[in-house]
Amino acid sequence: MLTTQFFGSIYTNPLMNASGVNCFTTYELDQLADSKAGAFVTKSATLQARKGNPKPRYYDVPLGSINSMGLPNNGFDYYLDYALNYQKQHTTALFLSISGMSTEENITMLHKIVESEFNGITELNLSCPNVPGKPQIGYDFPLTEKILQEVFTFFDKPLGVKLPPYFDFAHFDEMARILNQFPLVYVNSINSVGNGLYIDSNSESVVIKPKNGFGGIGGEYVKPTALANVRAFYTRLKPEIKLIGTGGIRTGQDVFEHLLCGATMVQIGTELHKEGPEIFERIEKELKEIMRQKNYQTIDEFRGKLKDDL
Ligand code: RRO
Repeated sequence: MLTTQFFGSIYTNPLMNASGVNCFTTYELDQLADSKAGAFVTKSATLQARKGNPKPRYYDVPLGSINSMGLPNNGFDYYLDYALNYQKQHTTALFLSISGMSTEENITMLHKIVESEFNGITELNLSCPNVPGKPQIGYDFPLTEKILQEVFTFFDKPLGVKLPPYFDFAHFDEMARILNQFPLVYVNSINSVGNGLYIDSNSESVVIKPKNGFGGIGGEYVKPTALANVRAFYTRLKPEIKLIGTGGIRTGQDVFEHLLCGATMVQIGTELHKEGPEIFERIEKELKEIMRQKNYQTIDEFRGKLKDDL
């Protein structure tokens, strides 16, 4: 009932983790492999392992989360090795996320992927909001275009991009124009809403240490922004480029809404961090129940079919 076709493969359901959550170590990745998620993705990697920003750097709040992790990860080879081992023994799809500290670093990692036996999908993260002194690439439109031009001179494996949220129609239009020039498999919207500030009235203090408390906001706060980005790109991108919807998913109903806006797959970050990998079983059940009540047999019957002309 929830089976989802994505880039020629069939997944048991459209649910994934969002990169960054529960995917740092092989232990956490194995937990996702053993969960009900239809596919999963590794923590965004840099060429060298990184410790990331000082702690506390992730904080759960009632309506979501704030983080300034600063790209801690075990290094590109760690995740590529995991993926190569994993794909020998499993069929559940594993995506490899990369987020180089420079264009050259991204190009180097993408060359390593081309030269490897990796047969899955690569996610190029253009939207890390938390490395001091490194603006989000996705907010620099000419740079985004230049990077994708360079990537597609040699990268011949399936590639998707993770984007930051946009808030203006001019930006949806311009980013869609750029993305439509390339043979991308998917666009993943959205990363966290960059540089929010959560404060605690009692202690009269910020709650995370890096960047004087500023960090990326996720969870319930960001759902309308996530749905807007999914919808805006679904209605602007060529049909070969699928949407992955990320942002504010806590329930089966939230997944239903992302699918209705046009997402093919959906990813869960903040709520996965709060509940752990058992969340996928709950959400799968809730989504099935909504479809049963609405008399939908398959997701294809309603995907993208939001009534948006009242
Ligand atoms: O590691 C992080 O601080 C981080 C990354 Br790379 C990202 O893409 N999104 C986010 O909220 N945090």
